[in-house]
Amino acid sequence: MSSSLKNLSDFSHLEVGNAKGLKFAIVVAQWNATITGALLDGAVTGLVAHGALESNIEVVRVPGSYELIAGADIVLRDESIDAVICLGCVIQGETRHFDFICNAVGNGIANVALKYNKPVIFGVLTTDNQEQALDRAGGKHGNKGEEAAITAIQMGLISQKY
Ligand code: RBF
Repeated sequence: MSSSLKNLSDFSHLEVGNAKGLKFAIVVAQWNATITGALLDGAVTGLVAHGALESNIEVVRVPGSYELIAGADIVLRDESIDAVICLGCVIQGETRHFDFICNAVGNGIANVALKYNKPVIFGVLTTDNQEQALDRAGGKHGNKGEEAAITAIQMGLISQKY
């Protein structure tokens, strides 16, 4: 698997841009809170490292990943927000909930982005187990929250320009 070969959060090849003039909302699910808390830390660190002001980062906690859709929709009522980062962690269980939640969140977030014409970033881990999630929440494969922050900055700057 390609992800076993690299740290997924190596952004050295990307032009990120400065986030100082952008306002962000981070919507974070409380299911698998240890993981999503680490994703949140990574996202805030990533935004601030690229110039975002902490006062321009709003954090909204929702119950589970399924609620990220409504959470993103609600925060975008605030027209001053330039980009939304959705953070969650869905871990495969014994039933088919995993598939339903992952599909709904992926499609739902895309729909919200198109509804408001604003970037809504998919920072949801969808893993077979807790270990894979930890590896991507500050472990050996980096921090997917930080990666989502970089994407939010890039897309926020594009959105601001056009
Ligand atoms: N939410 C997550 O963010 N991650 C999960 O792994 C997760 N697993 C769930 C498994 C089951 C069987 C159920 C019923 C819910 C799960 N949820 C999970 C919560 C879901 O995102 C949502 O909060 C609830 O279904 C209420 O709408």
